[in-house]
Amino acid sequence: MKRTAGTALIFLLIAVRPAAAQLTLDFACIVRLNFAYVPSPTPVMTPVLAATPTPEPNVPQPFFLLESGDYNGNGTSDIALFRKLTGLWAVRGVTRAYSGGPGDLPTSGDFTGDGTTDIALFRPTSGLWILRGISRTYFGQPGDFPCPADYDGDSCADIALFRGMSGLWAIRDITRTYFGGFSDRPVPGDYNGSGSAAISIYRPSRGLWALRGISRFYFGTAGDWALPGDYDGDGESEFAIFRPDTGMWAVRGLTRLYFGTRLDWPIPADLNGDGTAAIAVFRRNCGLWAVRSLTRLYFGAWGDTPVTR
Ligand SMILES: [Ca+2]
Ligand SMILES: [Ca+2]
Ligand SMILES: [Ca+2]
Ligand SMILES: [Ca+2]
Repeated sequence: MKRTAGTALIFLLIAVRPAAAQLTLDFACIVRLNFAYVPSPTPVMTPVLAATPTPEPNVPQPFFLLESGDYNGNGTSDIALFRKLTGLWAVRGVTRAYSGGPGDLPTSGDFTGDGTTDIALFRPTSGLWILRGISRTYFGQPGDFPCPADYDGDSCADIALFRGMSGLWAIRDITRTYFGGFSDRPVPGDYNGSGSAAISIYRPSRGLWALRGISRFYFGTAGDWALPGDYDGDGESEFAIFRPDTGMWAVRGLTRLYFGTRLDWPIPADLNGDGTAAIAVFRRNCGLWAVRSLTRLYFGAWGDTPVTR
């Protein structure tokens, strides 16, 4: 609605002030830029004649989770990516390896408990988990959402999945339970410093966070990415969201700031080893990694999936 009204206004201005065409066009650019960032509840068809550049659509949060991202065990999360076309894993300054391919979902975590993150993948077509150099095992089926985390507090990431159709949580060798349902996203995390991950879901349509047996509340809105992490370094995870429309990061009870754009893949990861999750983004169209107050560098290219946290 607003964009249509804005376009009409622009044409009206051009009609009234033909001499000021350039100024008007400049104004039009500003207006359009602003409008591009106004969240619209219903998509509006833009007339072809208007020749408005189509804004990059918001990219929904991907359907995989990592347990950790310290591939050399030095206490610092590593800048790392997975190139699904070739199965390349590139960990900056650490290693390059090949594991998996198109269709596989990265599920890295420290499955051995030695402090080093292990390269891992889930293959949805067969339910195969590939823990590189450790094991291959079948657990799950097509449509399952792999959600590795340390659910029993033994310092080893556990193979786990969430089945949205039924709300099933299946944690290998530990438990099976039902919590949440269709369209929910698993957000397991140690939110109370217990040393183990709580079974938890985030409902993107309403911004609902629900922690099994602990609490439920609303934080976020449709389109937000759920990005829990330990943003203050006290050993407990905070509830956090990233809003692609505006680049807003909101960490519940802690901070609210702007970093990144709708082109970016937000990554809360301890990239300098100070014990807190840094605010960082991977710009998917050019391979830029921007870490707030720390660094900017290029690693990777369009189509790569960042695999750190
Ligand atoms: Ca590291
Ligand atoms: Ca390990
Ligand atoms: Ca465990
Ligand atoms: Ca914390």
